[in-house]
Amino acid sequence: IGLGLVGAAGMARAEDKALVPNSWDDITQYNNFYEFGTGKGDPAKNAHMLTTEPWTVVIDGMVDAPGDYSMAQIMETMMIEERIYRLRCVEAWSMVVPWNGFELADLLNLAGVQEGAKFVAFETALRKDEMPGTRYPVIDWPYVEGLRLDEAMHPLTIMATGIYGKLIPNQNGAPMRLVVPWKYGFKSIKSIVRITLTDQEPPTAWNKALGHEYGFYSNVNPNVDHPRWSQATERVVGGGLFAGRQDTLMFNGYEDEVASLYEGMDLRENF
Ligand SMILES: Nc1nc2c(c(=O)[nH]1)N[C@H]1C(S)=C(S)[C@@H](COP(=O)(O)O)O[C@H]1N2
Ligand SMILES: [Mo]
Repeated sequence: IGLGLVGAAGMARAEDKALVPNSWDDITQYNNFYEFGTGKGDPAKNAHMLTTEPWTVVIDGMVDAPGDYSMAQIMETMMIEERIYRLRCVEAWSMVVPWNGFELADLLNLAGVQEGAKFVAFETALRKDEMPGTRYPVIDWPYVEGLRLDEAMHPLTIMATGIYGKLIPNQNGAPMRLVVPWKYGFKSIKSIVRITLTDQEPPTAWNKALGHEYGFYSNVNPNVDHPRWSQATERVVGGGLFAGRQDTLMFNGYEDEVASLYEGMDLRENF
């Protein structure tokens, strides 16, 4: 745990000392990954069907070196470190996950972000034969997400390739998923096959499905409620000492690090 805190971009705060990671079982048995079903236990049950090797990520759009990047090549090139982050789902539950991964900025810099790029678009694999949930029109598949370029380049934004020092399980988004700890969990898109640099705000899966409920930014904000429930508190997943509800923190507790990204923005309008 100590190493992870130091590893968190040197940005550990006093209150981070209270960050106790959830168990391996909590993290890998209670999931949202609708490509494998909408039940919390469905991903753990079904995600073994996903072939993650070999895996290729297309990086294209406004980059100097567009093309196919093999996962093997990415793993060889990137410096893997541990980051212990809060994960706050928009459904008002939370856990703490000890991720292993690398800064997204390092991967984007490898591809060479061109001048004029303003956003990054992400896309999840879509394989009807390996992802039983995608046979139903729950959302407009494939799952897509996006970040503003400065959010994507922020040192807290990582690509996770592991949990607890092991390769990331399929149900958590193998072989590589985004983690943006100050945003609601659905921004942290799993099993990524395409990353596109663009000058246009990209469409995002939940915004397309329910635009009045899920905005592009989706920063964790206890003062802006979901139309159907309060976001002021959250249920802590897992038993033990810290079980129960706790107050939700502005930007999920990463306010010191990220508030400057949104200076002058109305966070109620830009939800
Ligand atoms: N492709 C894809 N990515 C996804 C999802 C999904 O259904 N499909 N669910 C999101 C939601 S709502 C959350 S809360 C997190 C959950 O991550 P975890 O299962 O690793 O805790 O993944 C996000 N990424
Ligand atoms: Mo979520």
